[in-house]
Amino acid sequence: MTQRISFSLDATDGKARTGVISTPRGDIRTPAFMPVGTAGTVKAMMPESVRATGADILLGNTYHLMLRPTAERIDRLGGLHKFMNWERPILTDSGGFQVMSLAGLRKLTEEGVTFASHVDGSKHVITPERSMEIQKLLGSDIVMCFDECPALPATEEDVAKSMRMSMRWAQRSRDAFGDRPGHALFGIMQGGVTQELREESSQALTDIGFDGYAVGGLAVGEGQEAMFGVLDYAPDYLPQDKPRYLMGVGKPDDIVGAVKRGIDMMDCVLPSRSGRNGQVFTRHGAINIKNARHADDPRPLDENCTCPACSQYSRAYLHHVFRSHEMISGMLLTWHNLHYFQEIMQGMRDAIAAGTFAAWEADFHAVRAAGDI
Ligand code: PRF
Ligand code: ZN
Repeated sequence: MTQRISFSLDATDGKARTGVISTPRGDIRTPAFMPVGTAGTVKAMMPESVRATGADILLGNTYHLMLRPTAERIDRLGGLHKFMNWERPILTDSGGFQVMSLAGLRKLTEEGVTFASHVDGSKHVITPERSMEIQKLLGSDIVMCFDECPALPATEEDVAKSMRMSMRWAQRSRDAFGDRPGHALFGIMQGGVTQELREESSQALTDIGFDGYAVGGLAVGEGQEAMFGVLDYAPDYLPQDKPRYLMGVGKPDDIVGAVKRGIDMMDCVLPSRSGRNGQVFTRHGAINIKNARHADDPRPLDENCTCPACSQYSRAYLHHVFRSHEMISGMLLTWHNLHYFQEIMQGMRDAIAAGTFAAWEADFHAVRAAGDI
């Protein structure tokens, strides 16, 4: 029989947790950061390079892949892992969030969402059932429920209505997913910044029963303080023994604050997208390599970083290739950023296991506050 996906919680320190999600395609060490491979590639990176940064799992997108090259074609070609040459676990987002942020004309009903493709304007429909079918065709290891993430600003009444529809969609997702040993289905909590709605949503999801639980509907413009406000209570509504995934987060300090509050998994385009835009994250803070002050600087981005960009190139070179629009610029800066994000995750995993998370966090903030970049 195929191995089932399981989660073992190995240590906790305050609310922070460390453990392992075991899958037939390999282990995912938590807290985990998932690089985003939207369209079947982590942009500017070879899969083995992504792995070299320390990633155990990638995120892929139903929305992009259903439009191009289509889920059916990927299935015919042997599934997404083979197609993109990444044999380790893949989590796929379910499509609704991307429809709302990227598609043209769209219409939302109880049945699902109808929209025009951002690629060629063609008309498509995603329902909870179709999202489950697409994620199965892709061969995703961790499948996300089809949900709606209401755009801000929204009234509490609208957020409540939307959340309740997402909970009905969660039940339909669960029914359509069925029982697939070796594959996991995660529910997605909604409810904006209202505690009662977050509690109601968590109750609805745990009543249905999922292999893991995501906190959706955050990092959509409410600000870090409001997001942390929700994370101060929301993870406590979820089962202790299942992974908790905060969707679409975040900056280094968001990630650390989320782990401190009991989050196990995160994903964000930030390290890869900002790498291509010249923004570099380091222990000392963020810098932009296009800034003229780097033009004559022989030092690496971070003297303590062991990534290829830092161990083999100067800031002056990285500045030059960025300004010259050379492809190696996006490659090196993405590599560095992903390496740094994974280093944060490893640091937190080690600190939680050692019971020294508070000291680790204090040091993380102290080094950043000192600036010196
Ligand atoms: N739902 C889904 N994907 C998401 C989100 C959500 O709420 C977010 C919110 N930050 C990012 N990605 N399905
Ligand atoms: Zn580096």
